Amino acid sequence: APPTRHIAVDLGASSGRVALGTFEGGKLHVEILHRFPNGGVPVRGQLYWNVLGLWREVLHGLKLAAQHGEIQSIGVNSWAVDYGLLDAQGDLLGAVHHYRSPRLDGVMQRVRATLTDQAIYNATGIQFLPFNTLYQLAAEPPERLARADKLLMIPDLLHFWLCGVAVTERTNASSTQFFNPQMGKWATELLDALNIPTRLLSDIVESGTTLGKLTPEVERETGLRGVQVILPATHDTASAVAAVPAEGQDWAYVSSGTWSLVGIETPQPIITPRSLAENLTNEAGVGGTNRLLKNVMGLWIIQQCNEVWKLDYADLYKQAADVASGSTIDPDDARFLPPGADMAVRVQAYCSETNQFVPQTPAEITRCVLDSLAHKTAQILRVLKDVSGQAIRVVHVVGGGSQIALLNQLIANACGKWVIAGPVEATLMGNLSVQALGQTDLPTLRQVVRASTALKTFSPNPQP
Ligand code: LFR
Repeated sequence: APPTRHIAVDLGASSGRVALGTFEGGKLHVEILHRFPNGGVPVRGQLYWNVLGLWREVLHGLKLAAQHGEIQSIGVNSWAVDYGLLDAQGDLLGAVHHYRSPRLDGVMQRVRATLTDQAIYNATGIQFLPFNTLYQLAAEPPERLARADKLLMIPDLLHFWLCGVAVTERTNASSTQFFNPQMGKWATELLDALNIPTRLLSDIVESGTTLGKLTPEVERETGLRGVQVILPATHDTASAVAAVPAEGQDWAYVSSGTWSLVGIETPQPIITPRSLAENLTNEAGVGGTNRLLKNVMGLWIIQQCNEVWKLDYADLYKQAADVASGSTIDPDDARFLPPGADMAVRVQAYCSETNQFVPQTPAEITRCVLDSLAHKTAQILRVLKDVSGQAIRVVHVVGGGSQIALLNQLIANACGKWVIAGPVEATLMGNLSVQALGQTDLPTLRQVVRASTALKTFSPNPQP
């Protein structure tokens, strides 16, 4: 088959990328054309995303892509749960809220008290996290919802701007906590009970679907011609897991970045009293798979510390490898969720409250966080094995965090399992592969990723 070429846009909480993927001879070559920073914008006590700025960066990336010859398709993925509201004219209605915004303080507790955990979990199978779209909508002033005509998740919003078609792709729909994975449709009864208008919702569509051509305006702006928008798995974690270079069944993944998503793939959602008690999530994956996983706070804590330290990450991780393990925190303690220049102080306070050694230097604090992430990973793998009955032999670490050799080794040690690290650009590779191959055949897709990536292996060292 002749080579095909596709554009993937991957928007992460701390950075975005526009990449060109070329498929040829069963291999995928990824070239990153444009990288740009992303992050929350604080305004009057709340936190927002600068989606218009992101859109401008995307257009810039597309202009660069247009210089690379004929391109078949484009698809966008991003972090989950956040959305834009549109009015009846299709105009963006106000700013886009950030999932770490203080507007959500106390909202989940209120909704859980009203609806009950059983009702929410049995309908959705989603982990209770204070920023799920369900709670974000419950935090919206009713007047704003009344003025809104449509809710679009971030990647769906960008697809709408690219080609004028407004739909909701399934993997990201599942992150809202008002999608029923067993019925394959919106859990509208949850929204009804909270007086949230369900007319805001649009049709749920599978990844791999062709939405339509770029609008004439986008073609003019970018110089691209004849490019189709094809839905990838728009939830970044779903794209990353699609690109886990695994074979067989007995593996777990860690999608390692701002968040650390620790999970396994199961054929069906697992929604039981035990999975509720363990607060496990069941998110939709590519090809009708289920991702049984848990959110772990991830590198976010170190990223926030380093906003103050401003150290080179490679140096920081090298130094962290040279200090001894000391204390561990629970990275998922609620105090670590909001941004803040005092993140290092929060880590120290946790250690001191739990009568542990209080890390002082950036290297010590970083080591404490990495040790804690590794321990949490091991703990979650034990739960996943128990709940699913699936054996776990190897752990695949993918995403930006898979470059941190120290973290990979700590995970191998804590889990007592082999770690296979890479690809770093799993999300882009998953996005591009679904555009090129469709989503039906995950083993083939993973074969392409394996053929296209150099992987590193870490063997577990006995704990001292
Ligand atoms: C990772 C991720 C997680 C989601 C979190 C918030 O980038 O998409 O899967 O829980 O961001 O949206």
